[in-house]
Amino acid sequence: MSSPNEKKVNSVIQKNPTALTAKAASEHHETCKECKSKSNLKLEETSNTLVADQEPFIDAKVPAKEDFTHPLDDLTEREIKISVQLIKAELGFPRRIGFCQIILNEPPKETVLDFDSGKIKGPIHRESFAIVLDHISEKTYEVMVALTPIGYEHVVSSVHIPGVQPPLLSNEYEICEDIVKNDHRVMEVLKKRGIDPDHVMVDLWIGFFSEPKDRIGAPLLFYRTDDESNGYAQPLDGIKVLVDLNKMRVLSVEELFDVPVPPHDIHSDWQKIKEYRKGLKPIHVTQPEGVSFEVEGKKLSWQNWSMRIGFNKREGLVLHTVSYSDKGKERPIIYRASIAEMVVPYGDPRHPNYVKNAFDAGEDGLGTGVHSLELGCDCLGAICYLDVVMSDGNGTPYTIKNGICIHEEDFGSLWKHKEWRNGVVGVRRSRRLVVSYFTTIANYDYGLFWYFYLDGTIKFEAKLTGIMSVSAIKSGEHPGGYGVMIAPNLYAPIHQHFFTARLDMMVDGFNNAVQEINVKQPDAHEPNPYNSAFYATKTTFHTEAEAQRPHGPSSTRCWRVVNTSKKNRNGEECSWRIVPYSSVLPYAKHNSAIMNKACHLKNTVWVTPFNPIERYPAGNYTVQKEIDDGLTKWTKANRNVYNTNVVVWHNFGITHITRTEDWPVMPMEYCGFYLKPDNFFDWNPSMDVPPQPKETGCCEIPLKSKL
Ligand SMILES: [Cu+2]
Repeated sequence: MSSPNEKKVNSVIQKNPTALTAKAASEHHETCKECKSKSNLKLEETSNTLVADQEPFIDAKVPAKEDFTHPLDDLTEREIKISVQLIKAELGFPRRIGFCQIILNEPPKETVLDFDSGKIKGPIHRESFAIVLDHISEKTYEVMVALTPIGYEHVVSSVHIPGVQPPLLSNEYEICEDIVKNDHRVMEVLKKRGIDPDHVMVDLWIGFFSEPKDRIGAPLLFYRTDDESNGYAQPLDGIKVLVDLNKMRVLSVEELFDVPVPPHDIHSDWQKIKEYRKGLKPIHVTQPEGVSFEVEGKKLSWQNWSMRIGFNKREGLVLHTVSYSDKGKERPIIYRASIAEMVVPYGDPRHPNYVKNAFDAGEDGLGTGVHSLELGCDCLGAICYLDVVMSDGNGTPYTIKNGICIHEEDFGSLWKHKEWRNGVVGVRRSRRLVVSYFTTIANYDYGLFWYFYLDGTIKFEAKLTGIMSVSAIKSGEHPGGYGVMIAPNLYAPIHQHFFTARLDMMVDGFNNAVQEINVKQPDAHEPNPYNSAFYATKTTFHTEAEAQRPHGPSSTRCWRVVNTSKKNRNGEECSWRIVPYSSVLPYAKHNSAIMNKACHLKNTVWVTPFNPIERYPAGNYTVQKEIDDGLTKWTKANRNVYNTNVVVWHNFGITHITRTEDWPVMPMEYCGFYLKPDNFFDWNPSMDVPPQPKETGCCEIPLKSKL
């Protein structure tokens, strides 16, 4: 991807190669005849099976009702519509094009910070960034559209990106199913196995079957007894189908082995379970005086914390300008935080498991399947929801109501001490602010939660649930260590889930360094009079090569992002500590196909100097990816990472050794990491939390008398 903010254009079509400031843009558009003529473009009919029906042309001169209020506000539906219309009309693309992504081209940090500090008060220059797939020429384009001033929107640049495949289009799932179910070779295999094609469901997967010049899908087939049965429980295994998604045809069908369809199992049909356990009394969470947080536009404030909330198709939830007000002084911590990739490699070498290896962010988009959350079911208590604006494969915008949930949770005790000499007890309740969303990616579901605590702790937690991707097995056989039997003729293969957090840090400013902490015993030449000594070592990274580090649970390894010019009252350098609690490394060998694609998983932590075009750890295009890209490529330059604007990339996840109890719908499994203030404050910042009033509606339950 050539940008977010990059204006260097290797342009096929290049209209405005120069980045414009808001003022300059305004002046330019006022006088530019070309811009004025564009504002009245009449669009040609471009719809066909892949392109949405012609939308009525939006009179761009009509002021937007849903105008943005901040440079980082996500695109509005109106801005997406205008972008799509301009791209379709102006670039002369053929009839079959798909919009893989249309997001805000985030403005430079300086613009955002100047806006926040009040230095910029005038109009904000807005741009959208789209990834467009031309199915006919099989080319991928990155297109930038200027959205301001309103009425003078126009395409700024369009760049052909050779040798890549863009992320999946949401409608390619349906197209793939149609193609597969209309292929006579697939039908023959189904007929041979006695499968009624009307009961077959198809999930599109991407593997590594060809060079990036082809857009190849490797769909998996399932049998579904009826609309409420669990289709994932009846995989039609042993059938290898390859589909060309651009040419819309099945390339090949191979029956690798014949394995019976697992029998329909009532215990797998989670939708049909209607007999519920008894005895669960209601728990009501009430906040009679209202909530303690404020949401103004997309700005969220709570108990000294403040941040901006964003959302996009690839990364899902994005947090910007996270800061903490310390004794009235606003202290920045993170400029931008997101989950930039999610990869699931499978350990089972049997087809199709060895090729599954999903890139849930780079292929599907973590935000694509965002849920519309419901009060009481998803979220308990006093909830503030934010809607999410998305766009489909045709570029048609839509709004997911209640996509992001914001609320407070009681979290037990914050701190406590009993002065045993006089009996005085000090205790404070902990609570946390939760910013979260849920997303579905085919069979799996993920909750992605950011937590903020009163003591300055930040926690990210991924909650893994949904339906495991499982395989059929013949009667009398067992997958051994590669899986566990979960139902008759059905096993769940072992796999791993890897998340990558991209943390663009800003600890008391942009000049930061990163250190690694390891706890060790003294060396032989060091004093250790009682053989009991241990201490923490601190290693400062100066280059990208030094900062490629695996996890180290045996030395309590953690990392800290330091502002070397800021010290607390005790003379300690102010920093923010990254504390892993579920780090895993991949078991796949480094020369495997999956590790060729997911080479960013070779380390637990990477540090790079900030570069706006370095957004995704495995590279911008992961579909059919075969080249060295992303972190492994960028860090070959071995750039300086000391006292500069650093980005920390942290890989974490779980090795999912599957269990019977994970079936049919998996109870939440958790993984994540903490960010904790590390000498950032002068003392425990939560000492000023007031005691909880006694009259909180709590009551004591009398014990039952003895029988
Ligand atoms: Cu799993």
